[in-house]
Amino acid sequence: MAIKKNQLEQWIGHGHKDCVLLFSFSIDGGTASAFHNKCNNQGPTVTVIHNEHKSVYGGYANQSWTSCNGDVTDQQAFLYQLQFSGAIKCNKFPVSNHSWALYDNANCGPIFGRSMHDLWIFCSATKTGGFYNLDGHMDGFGTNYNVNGKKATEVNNGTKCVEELEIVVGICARHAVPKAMEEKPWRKTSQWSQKKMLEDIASLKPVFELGVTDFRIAMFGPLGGGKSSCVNTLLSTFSGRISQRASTGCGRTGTITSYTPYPLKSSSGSSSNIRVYGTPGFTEASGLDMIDFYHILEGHVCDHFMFHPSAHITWKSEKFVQKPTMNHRIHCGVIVIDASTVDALTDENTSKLKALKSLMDEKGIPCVVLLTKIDKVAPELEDNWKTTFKDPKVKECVDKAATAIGISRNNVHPVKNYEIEVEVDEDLNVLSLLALRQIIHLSMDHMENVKLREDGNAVSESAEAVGSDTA
Ligand SMILES: Nc1nc2c(ncn2[C@@H]2O[C@H](COP(=O)(O)OP(=O)(O)OP(=O)(O)O)[C@@H](O)[C@H]2O)c(=O)[nH]1
Ligand SMILES: [Mg+2]
Repeated sequence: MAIKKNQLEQWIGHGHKDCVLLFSFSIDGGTASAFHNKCNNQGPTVTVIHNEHKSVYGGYANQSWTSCNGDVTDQQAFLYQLQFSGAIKCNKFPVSNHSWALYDNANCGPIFGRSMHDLWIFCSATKTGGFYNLDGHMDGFGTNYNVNGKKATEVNNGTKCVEELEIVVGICARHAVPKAMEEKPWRKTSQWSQKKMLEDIASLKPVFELGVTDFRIAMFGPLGGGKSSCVNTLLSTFSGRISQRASTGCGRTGTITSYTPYPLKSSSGSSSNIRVYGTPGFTEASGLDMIDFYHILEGHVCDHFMFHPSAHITWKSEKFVQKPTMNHRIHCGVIVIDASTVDALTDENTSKLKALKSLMDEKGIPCVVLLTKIDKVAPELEDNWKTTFKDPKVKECVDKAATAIGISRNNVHPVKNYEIEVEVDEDLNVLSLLALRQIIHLSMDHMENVKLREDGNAVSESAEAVGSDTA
């Protein structure tokens, strides 16, 4: 069925798109399961409803449907009408409450807007006499979308009887970056779901036998690389709102900073067993040195320790932890680098980073690189962060950072921190969560290795003890 494609293309932006029909009542039937089977994980979609009074209306979702059973943030979603009672009537109703833009429920078709629902179309549409009866409603029309005072009845004629419903893909923003989308990803990601990744991470626990209560992750890196912003992005991802607990934007030496533990907690306050620490930025010639790195990694530096720019950490420092346990130690060191500066990572100015990486290798502590500010390297990604792993410019940065620091490429993670945004974005969260999940996996590997070593020591000590008893 023809839809007013040009008008929709103009509202979505980014030029011409090719349409692919994913789902329709007439071909697939009116069940929620058929809708999710056909439309899940397909990227942006347009839902088009044709009712019995020759009105055409619907909604655009820039985020995929996934059956995640929750709210989906979407800054580009909109509702629209193209025709009313047979007459052309083109109105776009942009989303006003981004975090409640979509409600994705496995038992229902597309739902736009939470609470009363601006447009809840159907859970099950039954066919009678050539028409489909919708069981949804538009009672909350204008709650989460800006409808300019228009009433739902001026869009849907107050009827739930529709001739057809179509869901189209390809008429979408993903064509805004066709090159990136058409290319094969240089890194495969099996799932792109914030909910699933948060669940995965919540299921990971420190090795109990070592008496470790929390994963301790420390961020190191050059001045202004984005360490504090990475901490804030993770805090925001977990809490579901922009958090700015770690102070950012300093980018200079000479300030006293605190070694603050930031536990990652969900919005309900439940803790994740993960504590993230930022450390003061350094240059090749100033700031933290190898002894400082050693003391931090080994757990000699207690929570809320004050880093003084002109003083290094020694065993005489205030609150120096003399005998750190596995619970004080850092379980994964994260080097944070600004992606837009990777070209400057030449041999002369990476010696400290390489030495830090070697120190971690020596101690058996895993190392991960977070490559921040990818928006500066590949601004086109702003339209669709899901294509990050298809972007050749980002890949080039990953390759360069890996070579400069001497780390394998799968331990280099591109991320974009919250910087201009005032609301969280699920795709940005997923980028950070992909990195965090790997950080936690590597921390667990590290703990398993320590445990194996301790078990081995215990076995050889008891063998020695038996040997000396019997001697
Ligand atoms: N565009 C953009 N800016 C970012 C990103 N991450 C951080 N920034 C900005 O970069 C600047 C430095 O970020 P910080 O997080 O303070 O960096 P830092 O490594 O903690 O800095 P120091 O602690 O001073 O070494 C801030 O102005 C941030 O807003 C990003 O992903 N994209
Ligand atoms: Mg900082």
